[in-house]
Parts: sequence; structure tokens; C-alpha cells
Amino acid sequence: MYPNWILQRAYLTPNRSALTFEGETWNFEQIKEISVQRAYQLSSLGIEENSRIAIIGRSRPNLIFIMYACMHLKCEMVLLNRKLAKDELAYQIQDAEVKYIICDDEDQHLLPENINILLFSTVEMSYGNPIAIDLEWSLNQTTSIMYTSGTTGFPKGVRQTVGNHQASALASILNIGLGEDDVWLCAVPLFHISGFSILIRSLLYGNEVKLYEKFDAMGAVEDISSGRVTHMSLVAVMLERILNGLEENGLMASPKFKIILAGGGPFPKDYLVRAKKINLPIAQTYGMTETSSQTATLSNEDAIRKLGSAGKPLFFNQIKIADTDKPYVEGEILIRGPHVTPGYIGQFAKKSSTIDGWLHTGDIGYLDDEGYLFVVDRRSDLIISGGENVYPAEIENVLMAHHCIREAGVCGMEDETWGQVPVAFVVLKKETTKEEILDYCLDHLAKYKVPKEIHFVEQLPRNGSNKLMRRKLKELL
Ligand code: S0N
Ligand code: AMP
Ligand code: MG
Ligand code: MG
Ligand code: MG
Repeated sequence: MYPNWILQRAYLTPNRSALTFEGETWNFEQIKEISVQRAYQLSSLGIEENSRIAIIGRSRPNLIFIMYACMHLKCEMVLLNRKLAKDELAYQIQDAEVKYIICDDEDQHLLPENINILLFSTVEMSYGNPIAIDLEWSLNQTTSIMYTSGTTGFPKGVRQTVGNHQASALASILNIGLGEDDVWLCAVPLFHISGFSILIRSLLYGNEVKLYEKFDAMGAVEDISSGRVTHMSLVAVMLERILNGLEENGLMASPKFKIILAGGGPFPKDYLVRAKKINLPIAQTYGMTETSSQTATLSNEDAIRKLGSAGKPLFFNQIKIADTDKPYVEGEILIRGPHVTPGYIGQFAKKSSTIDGWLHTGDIGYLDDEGYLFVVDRRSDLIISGGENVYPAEIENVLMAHHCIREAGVCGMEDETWGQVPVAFVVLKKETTKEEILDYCLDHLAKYKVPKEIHFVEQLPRNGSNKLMRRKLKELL
């Protein structure tokens, strides 16, 4: 058993800053008091200890207080992506079998009808009958669940346990170190592990989080160049906007600024070279929902010498390439360590997440002769648009349900802004327009999944066993 992180942190460093948002700051004692009060309120409203609930909300302090309250109640929190369409959320809510969805008042319109919603304002205004908050947590208890898309087009709910998060945060700090004045800028979504892991690290390390409701490049430029923050997590499109902002204003990163954790997909090498010129330290990282964030990270010293590498595995972690122990031989990347998910929920609950203890990522890469990881191709057809995952099968399933479409195939196309974007090829059975299809997609898919182009074709490329060949679709572009 391990101490409840929120209570332990408030006990150790009650007066240290925990969270800043729009000029207002809360210390760890205040965070504890508010979250305990919210736990009383949730409990009085019928949220049971150890139950599974879903949460949706904007990246604002009240979302964090609700999350921490649920952690006091040892609830399994399904963190819903607020960019998804209603159908997509309905699938996750049903698959996760949650009793309640705790919902930011502003986000109620995002949710499907006929579900049990508990609004943030209802919780905040209710009377909370004090209950005993558990002082200890067990390693294998599930803290968070995040849905990540799969090759089948049906997203899987990934469990992230107390043990997974602790191992991840610890491994991270053994690599990048800790200073008492560290402040981590959080402008990535809290429903992704990129953002949620920043909160976990703050509780374990006792550092401040500067939270943005939305990513704002010029705000980040100001924070980085003035030294107001020391760390930031981001994806490639965010780095590009920050580099532009710094360069156009003739600014350098403050010497107080320590590191950008750059993940969620590949980074153009040119960004890393530009960053070096303005003293912006970058640690490229490879990680995923199933590994509770980083698994390998490249230190800034190696940023140019090992340009394009995602670094070495963090402490406690192991990485190997399937079917080889030779350097430079490409194969599937396998991962083992205490940060790897124990498995999934819902319809994938019986699917094992590992084989002989190793997570099979589906990503292709190699290790060089010094043991540095290079990711060369991402897992089966996955398209990453601005750090958001898009699976062709999910879009194809939606397109194929359209009454005018006989067949559909989707592949990724390189895009200057987002890295990659989805493009669709469709075979019609009845006449319709591209506009009509796009409108239909907007109703059923998150906006970033809506194909940027639709091509009408006579037939789709298929192999001998009639399987769609998405690589051949790419050649049609
Ligand atoms: C890049 C972001 C911030 C862009 O959003 P922005 O600029 O705020 O857009 P909006 O104002 O909301 O919308 C404007 C228009 O742009 C479209 N749009 C928005 N986002 C996308 C997108 N991703 N792809 C395509 N289009 C997009 C909107 O639809 C809108 O369109 P119009 O104008 O037509 O209405 C935003 O996308 C963002 O926050 N991205 C990052 C998400 C993220 O965090 N991904 C990482 C997920 N992976 C992990 O968590 C595992 C790896 C990991 O843990 C990690 C990752 C990074 C860093 C560190 C780590 C770690 O290991 O700790
Ligand atoms: P997710 O589970 O949504 O967090 O997505 C994780 C996926 O993003 C990985 O399986 C990789 O395909 C991709 N990815 C993450 N980091 C990198 C990286 N440094 N280089 C290339 N692809 C990456
Ligand atoms: Mg109890
Ligand atoms: Mg995902
Ligand atoms: Mg993702």
C-alpha cells in the first residue's frame, strides 16, 4: 500500500504552489481541502467508492479538483476526449459501463442524450457529508482509463494504475531531475496521458503546474522566454508555433527554462535544429497511452548528435526489437516495465495487453549500436494529426454506413500544419456530393478525423484475399 498522493503531498509541502491558472494560485494544502470537500459532495450525491465514472471538462482548475476528488474515492476515472463526436462518446460511455458522467456545465452539449449526468455546478453547490477518506492506495488499483483507437475501428479503454503512474513519474524524474522551483506548463489536454501525467508528476514531485485552458503559442513564448516556467510538454505543431513566436520576436529561451518534453509523434528534424539556435532545450520522447506517457526519452545533450532518435528507455523500462538483438535491424518495438498497462476494460477486457510480459506496440523501429531507439514507422496505419490519433478503420466504418457509399478506404496524407491528415477514397452506390458526405462525417466524427479530401473512385485497391491495401491508396494521391 502507498499513501494517497494528494494527502501525502499536502502533508509534505502544504505551502508550495501547486497550480496556477489565469493569475490565481492554489497551494497543495488548498488543493487537498477543496478536493476532499468535493469527495464528500460526490459521495453524498451517490458516487460510491471504487466505482467507475466518466469525466468530461475544459482544462480548468475545477476539472482537476473533481479528478482529485474521484481519486480520494478511489474511483476509476474514464477521461473523455472533449473533441469527440456524440456517437464516439456514446460508444465509450457504453463500453465503460459507467454509472455517472461528471460533466463541466459548459460541456453538457457535447454529450449524448439519455445518460446520467452530474454537473460540476451541482457537485460544487451540494452539501457534502464528511466520510473517511482512504489514506492508502494499492499499486494495482486503476486510477485512470483512456480510450485509444485500434485497428478494428473500435477504441479500447486502457487502464492506468497507481503503480503505472508512480513508476512513470519516478522514471521521468530520474532522467530529467527535479528542482524546487520547477513549474510545468500544461497546455496539452488533461484527458490525454500527455496532460494527465503532468498532474501526477506535480503530486509526486511537489512542483507547480501552470495550466492553460487552451494552447496559446504567444503565452507559451512569454512563459519560456521570461523563465516563468521550466518545463513544458507538447506535440510537433505546438513546437512549430512556439519556434515561430520566439524567432519572429528575436527572443531566446530563458536560462531558467529546463526542458521541452516533445512527444505524441515524430518531430521534423529541422525543428530541433531551430530550437538549438535559440537555446530551447528539447527532449524528444516516445510514449503512449498504454505506457502512461514516456517510455524512452532523448536527453538534450544528445538532441543533435542523435537527431531523430527518441532516446533510451527510462529507468525500470526495457525496450527490445522483436525477433532481433542486432543493432540497426528494424522490427516491432516491444516494451516491458512497471509503467505498462495491465490491460483494457469493456469489450476488450479479455484481451491481454502483453505477451510474456512485453507490450507489442505495433510501431516499427530499431536500436542503434549505442542502444538509442529510432521509431521509423508507426503502428498499423495509424495517422497522427496534431498529436491526435486517427485510425483509418474508424473513418471507413462511418463512411460505409452512409446510404450512398458502397466502399471506403482511408489513408494519411502529409500535411504542413498537422503532420498528417486523413484522406478518403469512396466507391458510390447512389449519387451524392462530397459536401453531403463531409457534413455527414462532421455529425459522426471528431473534427480532426473528418477527411480533408474525398476522392470518388471506381474501385479500391485490394489484394487476392479482398483485403483493402491502404498503402496502395497512398500511391493514388
Ligand atoms: C495542437 C493543438 C493545440 C491544436 O489545437 P488548437 O490550435 O487549439 O485548435 P482549436 O482552436 O481547438 O481549433 C482550430 C482548428 O484546428 C482544428 N484542429 C485542432 N486540433 C487539431 C488536430 N490535432 N488535427 C487536426 N485539426 C485540428 C480544429 O478542428 C479547428 O478546425 P476549424 O477551424 O475547421 O474549426 C491540439 O490539437 C492539441 O492539443 N494537440 C495535442 C494533443 C496531445 O496532447 N496529444 C498527445 C497524445 N499522446 C499521448 O498523450 C502519449 C504521448 C505522451 O504522453 C506525451 C506527448 C507529448 C508530450 C509529452 C508526452 C509524455 O510522454 O509525457
Ligand atoms: P497514444 O496511445 O494515443 O498515446 O499514441 C501513441 C503512438 O504515438 C505510438 O504508438 C506511436 O505510434 C506514436 N508516437 C509517440 N511518440 C512518437 C515518437 N517520438 N516518434 C514517432 N511516433 C511516436
Ligand atoms: Mg474506505
Ligand atoms: Mg490514442
Ligand atoms: Mg492520442
